[in-house]
Amino acid sequence: MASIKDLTEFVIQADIEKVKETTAALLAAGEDPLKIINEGLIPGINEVGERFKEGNLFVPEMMMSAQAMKAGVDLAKEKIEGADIPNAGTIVIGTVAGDLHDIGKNLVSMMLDSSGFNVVDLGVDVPADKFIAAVKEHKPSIVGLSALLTTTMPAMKEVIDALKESNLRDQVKVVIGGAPVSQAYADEIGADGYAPDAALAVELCKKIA
Ligand code: B1M
Repeated sequence: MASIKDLTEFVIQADIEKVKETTAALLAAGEDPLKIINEGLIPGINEVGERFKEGNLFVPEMMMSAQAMKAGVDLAKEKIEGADIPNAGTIVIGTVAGDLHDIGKNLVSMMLDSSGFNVVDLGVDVPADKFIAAVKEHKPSIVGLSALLTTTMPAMKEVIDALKESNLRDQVKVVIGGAPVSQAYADEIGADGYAPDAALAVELCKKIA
């Protein structure tokens, strides 16, 4: 049977069928779905990012690898969900304006959901006014912002500014994350917290909700 390490290679090769087949086989053999994601699928997409940066791979290949990764995550997700967990509060989450990356944000959403949060996921390329409308409608305790591009990080501050302008800032905590984001950036823009990965995002949200 193919291993977790093989999954990494199948994501790099953008082989959706092999990713699905291997993920399903590993899950059927009782492998931990989070281990499959963290040690099999994520290293694959990270390697793809490295090759893209070096100019050895291009956007269409990166897109196909992302689809392969998503196919694996979707299967693993089915095993993580479904537990009967008490409600931990509502969180509105989205990838900020101009940014189409959603694999990491979806992982964070999924982990929050399976930890008992009511997650309102606004998707990608979400402008500040859409976050404001969602805060008014759903009254969350937390707004989660994801950004993967250095060029879209300022859109996180725009959401915080819009919350202030709408007199909503003191009603919600703002948590940010994404590969280029840091605790220093969270401090700089006045966010309430930063998490480097999905598991720590859950820990942080539980602490501040
Ligand atoms: Co994009 N891309 N991409 N891309 N892409 C990066 C981000 C890049 C670093 C690649 C590189 O150069 N090495 C680079 C950004 C450079 C920069 O700004 N510094 C880049 C670029 C340049 C681009 C384009 C501009 C390329 C182009 O068109 N010329 C373009 C931009 C499109 C746009 O958004 N407007 C683009 C497009 C794409 C695809 C569409 C092909 C695809 C995205 C598909 C999708 O998401 N549906 C894609 C991909 C796949 C990547 C890489 C390879 C992988 C991203 C990913 O999914 N990682 C990426 C390189 C890399 O990061 N290694 C890259 C796996 C994921 C699990 O990790 O998203 O970091 P991550 O999420 C983590 C944590 O960050 C954290 O938890 C998650 C789970 O542990 N986290 C949070 C995330 N959000 C959080 C929120 C929280 C808390 C924690 O609280 C709310």
